[in-house]
Amino acid sequence: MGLPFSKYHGLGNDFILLDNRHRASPILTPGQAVELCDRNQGIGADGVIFALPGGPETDYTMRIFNSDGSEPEMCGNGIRCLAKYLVALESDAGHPPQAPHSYRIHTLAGTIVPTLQPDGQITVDMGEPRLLAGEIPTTLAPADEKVIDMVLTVADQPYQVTCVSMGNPHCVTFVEDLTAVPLTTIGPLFEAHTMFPQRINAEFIQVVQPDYLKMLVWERGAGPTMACGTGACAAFVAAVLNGKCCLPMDGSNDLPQRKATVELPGGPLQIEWSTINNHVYMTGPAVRVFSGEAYL
Ligand code: ZDP
Repeated sequence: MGLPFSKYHGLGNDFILLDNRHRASPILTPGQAVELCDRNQGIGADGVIFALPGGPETDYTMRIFNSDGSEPEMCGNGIRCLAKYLVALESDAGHPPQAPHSYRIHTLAGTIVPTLQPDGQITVDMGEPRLLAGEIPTTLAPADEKVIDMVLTVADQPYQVTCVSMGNPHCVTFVEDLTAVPLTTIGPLFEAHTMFPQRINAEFIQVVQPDYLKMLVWERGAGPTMACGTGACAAFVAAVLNGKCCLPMDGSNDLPQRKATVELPGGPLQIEWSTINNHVYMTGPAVRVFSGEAYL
């Protein structure tokens, strides 16, 4: 008997989902996760996600290993996949939840709440962005200061960067033309830059309209992925902080709602940064592709 798994993706950011509800620690080692993520000799994925038991105030716990075996605090596309996976597990057990249904998920970035929408999309309350250098973490500024539009030198080139933590660390750079970004050359240099002691996810953003951004991402521990949910949230927060999004309409002093579409290589995510509670909300799809048994 092999290891039962399901394969999901959110806009092409793909994950192996494992039923870990019977144990409080992951049923695989990081090394085994690396093997399963291998696209030639394994199942192939950007990461492995474990559905573990919850705590006193949560329904479940999510843990994730990147395809290099490192463990991030949070995963935006992954938690949408987890929500769909939990629906499937509960439905198999004869208890299908009815939309709109929310799960309270314990993560290393705190409690995150995905809600299933009647149309099949999932909206995730991602909590508040963290902006202080010490929270990212980065040494680009003193620990209690924000890093907004500061110079980061990569391969002798200056980049104007803004840093945002969505539980996991992100460095956002705005560019005129996304097609001119040498992602596979500079991505690894951002990721391993000495200014980021926990490494970094690097997003490159072209602002097409104040409510429409295009994004390329180099992910910590996974490389160039088709989408990154936490990265799309961080990019929108950075765009607002830099005055690139949600400007007053012509002739009006009213600020529009802080919402935008972030277009990733794998498709669009809807992002809102609430002016009421400071939480970031992400809406997008998650799809089961297949289930099977893995032999380790
Ligand atoms: O922070 C990290 O190490 C990321 N590689 C984690 C994965 C982020 C993800 N792509 C997302 O959608 O937020 C899953």
